[in-house]
Amino acid sequence: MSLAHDLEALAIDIAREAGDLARARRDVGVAIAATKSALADIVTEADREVEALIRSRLKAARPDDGFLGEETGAESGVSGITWVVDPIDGTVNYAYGIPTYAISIAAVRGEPTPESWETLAGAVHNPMTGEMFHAAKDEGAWLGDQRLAVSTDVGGAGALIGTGFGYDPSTHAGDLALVERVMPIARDLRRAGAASLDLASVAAGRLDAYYERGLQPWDLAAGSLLVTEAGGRFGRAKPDGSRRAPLVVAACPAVFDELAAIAGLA
Ligand code: LIP
Repeated sequence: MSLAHDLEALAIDIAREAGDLARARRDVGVAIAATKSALADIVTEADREVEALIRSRLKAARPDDGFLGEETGAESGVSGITWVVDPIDGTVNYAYGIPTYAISIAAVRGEPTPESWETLAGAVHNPMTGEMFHAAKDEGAWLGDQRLAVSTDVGGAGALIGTGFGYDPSTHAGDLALVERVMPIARDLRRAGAASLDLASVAAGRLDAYYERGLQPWDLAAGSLLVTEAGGRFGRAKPDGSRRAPLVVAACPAVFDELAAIAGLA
């Protein structure tokens, strides 16, 4: 078996155990532990507990690897592999009891930044549906044992496009202006609230495309591999060199270029 396959299997096992913990904590009630970048950017005690579980399982299995997690930050390793983890992606959904959140675990090789890394494996697990999206580099994207493929063509009504809005209210005017520019190519928009599941939906053909500005590395590390291994395209850049956060575009080939151009990705 390839290294990527072994890393994928480990990500799946740990994501499933972490999902059981997240769901158990949700069932007994969620405590907001703090706010982070903005009032709307919350972290729950479960986020912290789930990340601690994931981190300990990874350290036990692969002690020489690095780690980059949403809640506990970065730790360098010596193996060249870094685990990029969002313990509960869709935290606001989780806090409100909306069953759309995911454990996102990815293994990357090289410098642990989206600009530099090579993603080798990833798992995105929704504990509420039981869905386990997973991929290993050059070995396809899967939902359980079902091979995934992005949508092949978009009907005359336009593309079904997912998006999201950042926690910082000062970014919303720009986001809404982009919505206005995107709508002419869209049949409709969807705003699920968990980037990793939005990316998994593109990989599964449930969305024709997804875009969002301001995602963190852990939001996109696993989902971006799902998209490319399912035949889709993934881009991340600062539109026209703007000072604002980078914008992500993920889409089936039929939509990617047009959406990327509208979004200002070079
Ligand atoms: C969330 C993303 C979502 C985005 C939110 C937030 P978190 O990640 O999954 O797509 O719109 O602003 O970034 O904070 O729940 O891990």
